[in-house]
Amino acid sequence: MTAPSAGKAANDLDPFWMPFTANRAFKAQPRLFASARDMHYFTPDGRAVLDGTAGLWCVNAGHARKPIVEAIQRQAEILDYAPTFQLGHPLAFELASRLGMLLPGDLNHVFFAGSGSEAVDSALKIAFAYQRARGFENRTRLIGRQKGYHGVGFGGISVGGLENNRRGFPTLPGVDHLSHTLNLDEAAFTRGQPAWGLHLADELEALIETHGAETIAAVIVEPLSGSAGVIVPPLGYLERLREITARHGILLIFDEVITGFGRLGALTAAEALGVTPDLMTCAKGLTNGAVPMGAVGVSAAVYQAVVEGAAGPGIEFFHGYTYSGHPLAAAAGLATLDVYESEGLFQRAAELAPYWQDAVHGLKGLPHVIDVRDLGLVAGVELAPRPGAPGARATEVFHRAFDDGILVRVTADVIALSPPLIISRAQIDELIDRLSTIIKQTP
Ligand code: PXG
Repeated sequence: MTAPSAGKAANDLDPFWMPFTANRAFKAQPRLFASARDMHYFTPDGRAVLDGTAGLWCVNAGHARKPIVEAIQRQAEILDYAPTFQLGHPLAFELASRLGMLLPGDLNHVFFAGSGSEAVDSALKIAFAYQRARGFENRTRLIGRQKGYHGVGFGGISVGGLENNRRGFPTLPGVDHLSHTLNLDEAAFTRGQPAWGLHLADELEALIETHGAETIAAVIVEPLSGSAGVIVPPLGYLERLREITARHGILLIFDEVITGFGRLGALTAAEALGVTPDLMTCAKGLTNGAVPMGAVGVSAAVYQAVVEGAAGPGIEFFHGYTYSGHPLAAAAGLATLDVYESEGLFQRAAELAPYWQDAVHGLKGLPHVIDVRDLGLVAGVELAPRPGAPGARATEVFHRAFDDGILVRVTADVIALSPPLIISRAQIDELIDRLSTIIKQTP
C-alpha cells in the first residue's frame, strides 16, 4: 500500500483547486493568512494585514471574537450534528425565532441553508412554491438584474447578471434581467444614493407588459450590488420595485447576503432603506463568517400559503440541506447576534458612515480614479482600465496593498472596501491613506 501523499510535499499547493482564483498565478506567488484577530489578519511570517473587506464581506464583528469562538467550541462538545429533517435541535429554533423577531416587517419565518448560494436557490424555489400554492402554476418566470450576483447555483447564475459566471453553463429558461443602474456619466462621485436612475425600475413595468404579470413569480435584486463592484441603488428605485411587484402579485426577493448584518448601518438594507421584501436571503455576517450558514427570511403570507395551507398532512416543501440549521452554525449565529447587539455594531456602522464617506471620497482626484461610490460602510473606487488590459490596474493595486499590509477586494477595475464594523476612525484613516499612496504608485 502506498501512502496517499507519497512523493508529494505535505502542504503542496497544487491539489486545492481554488475558487474564483487564477490558480496558476496564485500558486506561483501565494498569499496566505495564518491567523486573525479583530481588525487584522496575520501572514505565516507574522506580518499584520489590516482587513478592509471583512474577509469576503462576512466578518462584520471582527475576527476570532471570543464569545463566538467559545459558543462554537461549547456547541461542538454538546451536540456536534443533528438532522433537521423530521427531527430538530433547540438552537436552530432559537436562531430562527430570534431572526424572525429582528427581520423587518412580517419576515418572521426562516429557512436555513449552508451558504448564500443555497439561500438564493432556496428563495427561488420558495417563490415557485408560493405561486403554485396560490393556484398560479403559470407564474414561472423570474426577473433578475444585469450585474447581479446571486451565488453560483444554477438558479443563482440564471437570475444573476455577471457574464463570466453564466458563460458556458446552461441556465434556467424564462429569466429576464432589468438593466443595472451604474452610470458614471450621470452619477460619478455621488455620495450615498444617486439621484439618477429611478426610471430604470420602470423597465419592470415593460417586462410585465411583454410577458403578462400572470407569468412572473418573482423579482430578485441585491439592494446594493457588491460583487459587480459596488452599485448603490438610486433614490426611490427599490421603493418603485416594491410598489410595482406588490401591485402585480409578484414576489420581491432582496438578496442581502452582503448587505445584511449591519453593512448599511442597520440589520438589513431593507431596514436601512425602508423597503421590505417578501423574501430575503442572507449568509456571511449571519455567523460572522465563522461557520458557513445561509438563511431565507420568509414573510408570514408566504409561509402561510406554502406550509399552513398545504393540502395533505405530509411534507409541504420538498427542499432542504443536510446542514440546514447546523448546530455549530446556529450557535455561531446566536453568539454573533449577541455581539452585534451588546456592542451596538449596526448603530456604530451608521455613526461611522459619514466619516467613512468623507475618507473614501478623499480619493477623488488621484490618478486613474474615475469614480468613488459609497453607502453605509461600503465603498467602491473605480479605476480607469489600462488599454487592452481590463482589470490589470486594480489587480496590481490589490497585490501592492497586500504587500503593504492592507486587504482590499477587486472586481474588474473596481476596488471594493467593506471593513469590519468595529473599525476605528484611526484605522479608516490608515486604510485610506495607504490605499491612496498605493493608487498613486500604480501606473
Ligand atoms: N448573493 C450575494 C449578494 C452575494 O454577494 C452570494 C449570494 C453567494 O454566497 P456564497 O456563500 O454561496 O458565496 C454572494 C456571495 C466579492 C465576493 O468579492 C462576493 C461574494 C462571494 C465571494 C466574493 O464581491 N458574495
